[in-house]
Amino acid sequence: MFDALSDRLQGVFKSLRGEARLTEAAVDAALREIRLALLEADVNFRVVKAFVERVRAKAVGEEVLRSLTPAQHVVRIVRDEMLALFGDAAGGLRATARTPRVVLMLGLQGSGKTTTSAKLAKWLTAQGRHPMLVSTDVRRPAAIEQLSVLAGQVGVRVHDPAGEMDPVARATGALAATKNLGFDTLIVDTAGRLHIDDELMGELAAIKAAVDPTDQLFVADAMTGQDAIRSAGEFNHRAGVSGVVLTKLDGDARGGAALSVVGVVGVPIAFVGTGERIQDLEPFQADRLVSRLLGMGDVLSLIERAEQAIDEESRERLEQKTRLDDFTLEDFRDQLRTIKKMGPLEQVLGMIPGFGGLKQLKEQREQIDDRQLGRIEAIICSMTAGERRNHGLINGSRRKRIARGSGTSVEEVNRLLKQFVQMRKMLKMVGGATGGGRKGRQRLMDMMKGGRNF
Ligand SMILES: Nc1nc2c(ncn2[C@@H]2O[C@H](COP(=O)(O)OP(=O)(O)OP(=O)(O)O)[C@@H](O)[C@H]2O)c(=O)[nH]1
Ligand SMILES: [Mg+2]
Repeated sequence: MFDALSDRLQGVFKSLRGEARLTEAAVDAALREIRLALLEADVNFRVVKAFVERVRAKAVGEEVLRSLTPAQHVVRIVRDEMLALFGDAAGGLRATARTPRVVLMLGLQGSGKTTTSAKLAKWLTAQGRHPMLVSTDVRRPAAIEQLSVLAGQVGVRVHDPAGEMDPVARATGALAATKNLGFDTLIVDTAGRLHIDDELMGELAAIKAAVDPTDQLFVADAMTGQDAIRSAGEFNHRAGVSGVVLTKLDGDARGGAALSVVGVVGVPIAFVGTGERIQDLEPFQADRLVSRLLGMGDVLSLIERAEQAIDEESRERLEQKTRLDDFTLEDFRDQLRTIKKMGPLEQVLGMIPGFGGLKQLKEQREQIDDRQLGRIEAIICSMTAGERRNHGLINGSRRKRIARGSGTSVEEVNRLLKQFVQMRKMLKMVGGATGGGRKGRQRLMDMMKGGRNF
């Protein structure tokens, strides 16, 4: 269901990929697209507006991590802000010390309350809990029977005293049975209505007073988009809602509902329903949805690794140095170490979009494997501190010594020095006024990716 949105978002990131620097114009163009994509996906317009503003502020204000391209930088900000849209709460049910736990299911007609009640019972059973089910839907003739059938399918006990047609009495009786029989959770299914009306609210208030629920889950049909969100907000206002269950996410809803829940209703998404089968219920996981939306699971994990690997201090030091045109072999080595810390190089390269699929990949991988990085490091380590700071000192006899000390050859030492000099030149060119350390860094990555031999 999120396909259209995720296609659009991925298109935006693709268009940024060629940008060497994040200009305000590039950010503006990308944000316009993101805004449209979100509105088209039926995300609440206020949520979109606030979202876009936050991304803009960060995109132009933040320093780009050295190892990220501008496009990846924007992906990172969008990822962070999308996660923020879902709040901090983890999906599923909140921990509680209360026994039995009472879960009241709320929602409009046909939203999926009864199905979700049974799904939730199954999920709880898998968590080692012992739930009991009760229907308080005495309006629709087959409703009680429907829950019993579903309960039978999942092997969960249902409280159904024959002939009892008072919703409150059914709920009260079920709570007593739950306690007496040693069950730890009671799930109370309720009757749906076409609209929120006073009669419904009165009935819910009476049931609430009888069972004092731990959780009030509002079951919303994602296919009805913003309407579902509006009713969730109204329910929250009038009856209280502790979490939202978005059902029918497997359908062709545009998905905007999911991104609007926290912003509009003010409560987290607890579960999502992804199909008609009884096992199609999942605790909501914002990070999963976000990487699916951005369609860049790989880039996202690359970003995380880069964030972890980059040592703030050496980063700043390096930036200053490149500004001063004072990039030494030691800095060169530090950069290689950073790249190494990001994981096996092969894996890091495989994560870069468009790179993983290239035909030459195998060949390139061979040229820049970890072993080779190790040799480069060995060469630099075999130099004296003075040589590392001033490569001009490294004459023919010193080259021989370094080759011997590092177990490599003079040719390899020569190659490395040549490469280093080239990089210095490049850094000098892109450095200066723009403080282009990042760009230089990018070139380093590009050179290595290009597989030029040292
Ligand atoms: N595809 C899909 N269908 C679902 C999902 N959840 C529920 N349904 C279907 O939606 C329809 C209505 O579900 P119910 O559980 O009866 O909804 P309800 O809210 O209890 O309805 P009322 O009791 O009449 O208010 C059923 O056909 C379900 O199979 C879901 O996550 N995906
Ligand atoms: Mg029902």
